[in-house]
Amino acid sequence: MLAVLKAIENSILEISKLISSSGDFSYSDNKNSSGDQQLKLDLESDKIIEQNLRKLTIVQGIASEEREDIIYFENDKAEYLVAYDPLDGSSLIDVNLSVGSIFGIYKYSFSGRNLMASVYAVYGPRVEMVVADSTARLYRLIQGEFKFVRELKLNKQGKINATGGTQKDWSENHKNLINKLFQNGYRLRYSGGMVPDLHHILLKGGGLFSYPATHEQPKGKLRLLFEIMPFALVFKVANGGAIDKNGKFILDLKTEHLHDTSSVFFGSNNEISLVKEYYGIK
Ligand code: AFP
Repeated sequence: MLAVLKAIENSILEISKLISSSGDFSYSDNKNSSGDQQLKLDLESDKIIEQNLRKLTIVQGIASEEREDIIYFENDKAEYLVAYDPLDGSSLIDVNLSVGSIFGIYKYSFSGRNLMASVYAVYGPRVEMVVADSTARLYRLIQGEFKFVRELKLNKQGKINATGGTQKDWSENHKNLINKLFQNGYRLRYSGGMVPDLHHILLKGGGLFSYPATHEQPKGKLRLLFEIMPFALVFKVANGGAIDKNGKFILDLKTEHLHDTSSVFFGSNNEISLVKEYYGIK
């Protein structure tokens, strides 16, 4: 596992250099499985990660948000499978907002129950990395090296409300939930990049991030294996919660396809209880 974490750390260092040195934020001619137009940077970041993980005999294969299928390496008996989103929020890169990379390290199969560890990186004014297994640990890039900063723990309640999806398509439940949060004094913080938006809540100690199901997107937008499940582990070990619109813990959800999506709510405990109340979940 340590070797996998090291390969991920090296990939993050290379991607952060690529982002800060590249002047080319243009789109390629390709679309990914979710129908998003791919930036050249998405594809280059994807290649960096593949090259680093391919060197390891303990990795059986990889699944990238930028590719249709799992790529198996020639290590049939190897323990680990890695699912990743090489550059999440990349549509924000041309306006110089923060973007991120997300990794889930699974054992033998891509299922929430088999998620052993997750890592994410935020490329912002600074580069930060969070590694989660039985705890969630924050590292900061200082003079070319990641230095441990602190463990992440959420308070019972926070003040931030970050919600996505097209507002005109929100359900009545979701509208009422969001109104209640604002009535209770929550402040809106939403950049449109899942990684910095969740990092914000985790570092400030609480709040709610939601990407609901809507009529247009009944299964939400965010992808389970590459985006939501890795963060579900982070929120769990940081004393928070991660549920879908039926109140199911995200890591208990089954995926039928690699690119399956789900509605999702990440937050501290009081906010997760409020979601359950407003969505009528017993
Ligand atoms: P991009 O990678 O296409 O920029 O999408 C980012 C993202 O998957 C996630 O990071 C955001 O939380 C979410 O989409 C934002 O979606 P909306 O623009 O619909 O709010």
